[in-house]
Amino acid sequence: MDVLDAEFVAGATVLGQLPAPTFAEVAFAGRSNVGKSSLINNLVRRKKLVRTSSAPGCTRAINIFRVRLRANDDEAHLDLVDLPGYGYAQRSKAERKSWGPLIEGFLSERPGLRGAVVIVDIRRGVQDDDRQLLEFLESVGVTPILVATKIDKLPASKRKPAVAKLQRELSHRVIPYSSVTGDGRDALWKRVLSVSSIDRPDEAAQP
Ligand SMILES: Nc1nc2c(ncn2[C@@H]2O[C@H](COP(=O)(O)OP(=O)(O)OP(=O)(O)O)[C@@H](O)[C@H]2O)c(=O)[nH]1
Ligand SMILES: [Mg+2]
Repeated sequence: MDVLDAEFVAGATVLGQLPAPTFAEVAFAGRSNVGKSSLINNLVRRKKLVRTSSAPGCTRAINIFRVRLRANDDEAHLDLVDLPGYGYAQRSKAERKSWGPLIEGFLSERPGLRGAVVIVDIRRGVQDDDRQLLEFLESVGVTPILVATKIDKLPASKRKPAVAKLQRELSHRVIPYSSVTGDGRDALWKRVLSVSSIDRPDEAAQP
């Protein structure tokens, strides 16, 4: 699987401002500062496609990035959607109030949406608002893909037990990831392409 191109398509703080979906879309959601934007950059191997920051509350809009890729000798397009982070207390009240509806509105109403990558920090695990998001995704029938990021921040000996603990808590498969080293990239692409129905090597191989 190769990423041939990646470009910014559109950003909006109101759902109605977003362009209609063109290709399959996969959203990236998680607490503020967990590393959503960094993960998209790492996934597409572009350092600066998406703006990141050590200060929480960096992404304030819904931003769509279009990826052109080659998988199984076929070219395909996929839109990756960076969502604003939740759980960030420092935002203004008005901003916080508009956040939930914006994120939930996108996740429940976007016709092209195939799945949502839910990102948690391996050191913090699943927090209440992550659970709420997972319940919400289930209620609207969007497939979650769970990622535990920043694994480079844990000593190697503690990674496996931390991932196993998360997996037990969640009853979902968890993909360990590091946007610094690229660990987990192949596993995450596989899941992303699979929920997007782009990667079907078994079917493609059949006569
Ligand atoms: N060590 C390490 N740092 C990371 C990783 N991913 C993100 N970071 C750092 O975490 C901080 C936040 O990253 P962002 O990608 O901006 O996080 P975000 O979730 O998009 O944040 P908001 O847009 O504010 O919701 C930055 O300082 C990143 O460099 C990772 O896998 N490993
Ligand atoms: Mg961000």
